[in-house]
Amino acid sequence: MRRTIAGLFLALLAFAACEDDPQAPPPNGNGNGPPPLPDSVLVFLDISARVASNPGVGELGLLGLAFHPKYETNGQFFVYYTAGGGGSRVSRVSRFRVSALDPNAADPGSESVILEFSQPFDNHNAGQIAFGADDYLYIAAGDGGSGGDPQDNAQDRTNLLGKILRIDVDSGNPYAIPPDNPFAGNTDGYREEIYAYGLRNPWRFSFDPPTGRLWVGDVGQLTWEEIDVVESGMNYGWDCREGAHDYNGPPGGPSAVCPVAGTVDPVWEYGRSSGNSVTGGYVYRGDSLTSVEGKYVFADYGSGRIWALTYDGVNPATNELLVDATFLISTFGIDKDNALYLVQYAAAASGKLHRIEQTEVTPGVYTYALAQVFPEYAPSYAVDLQHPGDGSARLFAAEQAGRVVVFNSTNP
Ligand SMILES: [Ca+2]
Ligand SMILES: [Ca+2]
Ligand SMILES: [Ca+2]
Repeated sequence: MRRTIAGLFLALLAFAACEDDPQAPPPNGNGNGPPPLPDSVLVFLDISARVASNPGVGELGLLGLAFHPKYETNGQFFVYYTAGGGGSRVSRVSRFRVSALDPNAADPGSESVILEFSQPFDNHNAGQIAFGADDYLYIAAGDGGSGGDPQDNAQDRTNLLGKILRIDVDSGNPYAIPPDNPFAGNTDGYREEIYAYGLRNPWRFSFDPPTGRLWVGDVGQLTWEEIDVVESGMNYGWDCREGAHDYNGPPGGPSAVCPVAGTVDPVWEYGRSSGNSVTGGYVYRGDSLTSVEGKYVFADYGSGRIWALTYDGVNPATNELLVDATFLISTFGIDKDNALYLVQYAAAASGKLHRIEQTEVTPGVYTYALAQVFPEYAPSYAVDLQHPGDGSARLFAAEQAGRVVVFNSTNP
C-alpha cells in the first residue's frame, strides 16, 4: 500500500501471496460474548470506474470511508479516493447517499464532490476520513509524494498537503470552515481547512472518545515510523523532523524553513528493526480484550507486527508486542461494540479479516492470537474498515480498486 522501498515491497507482497493460512476455527466464547460473525458480504458501492487505483503496486485508490454521524436518518456517507492521472491527478472527497430502497446498497448516482486537491506524485495520499465528536469531518492528506517532500508541502500552510484537515460538511456549499479551526480567518494566506500540519503520510487516524485524543500513525521516510497525538494548530515536524530526529535526507532534504521551533515529537517511534510503514489503529474500548483496554493498538504494514501502546498523556509511552503476523496489515476498524478488527491486505484470493483474541495463561499474564472472522471473504486490497454507526451489526470495507462492501450478520 504505502510504497517504501519498491524491492522490499514486492518481496513482502510475494511473501503474503505464498502464505499458507489455514482456515481459522471459529472463535471460542471468552466469557465476554464475542461479536457475531458476519455471514454475508455484498457490494454496497462500486465506483471503480471513477477511481484511479493501482492495488498491489501503489498508493492510489479508494482510500477512506466515513459514515455521517446522522447516517441512520440522513443516509449520508463520505469517501476519499484518487482520480485522474498525470498533471490532473487529484484527491477527492465526495458525499454519497444510501439507496432509499435498500439499506445494503448505495446510490452511485448520488455523488457530490465536497473537496478536491491536486496530487503531484502518485504516493503519500493518506486518505483516512472520520467524523470527530464535534461532527466535523477530519481528512488526512499526505505530503504529495515522491520522497523527502520535494515540494516542501508539509511545512507550507498555504496548501492542503501534509496536513490533517477539518471541515463542516453540514454547512456552506460545499462545506464551511469550523470557526474554531486554528487558522480560521488568518491573514497569512494559510488554508483555513488546516487542523494540524507537518505530516508526511498520515495514512490512518482515529479518535478515542473517552479521552478526546486524535491518534495518528504517520509513515516515515527511511528511518522512523511514528505515532502522534494530534492537537489543533500544532506542527508535527515533517520535513524538518522524522520521528524525534532532525531530517536531513536523502532523498530530497528538509524545507528551507527548517529548523522550525515548536514542532511536536511523536509519542512513540520505531525504527527499521521493527517495521517499515506504520498502520495507525484504535484505542481499544471493546469488551473482549480486557488486558488491552485503553491501550492504542497499531501495526506495521510491512512486518505485520501488532502492538499495544500505553499512554497517559503525561508519562512516556510504553509499548508491548501483541502479535507478529506473517502478512501485510493495511487497516483496523471497530464495530458498534468497539470490537477491533484488522485487514490482511493481499491479492483478492488471500486477503482476510481478523480480530485479536487474548488467553490468560497465568493470572495477569496474557498471550494473543489472531482469529480469522470472515472465512468466506476474499477482499481485494481492502484499505478501510468501519461500522455505519446506525446500531446495526454491519461492518463496511473500502477496497482500494473502488468498491465498498458490507458485511452482514444475521446472528443475534
Ligand atoms: Ca500523492
Ligand atoms: Ca523537502
Ligand atoms: Ca512527526
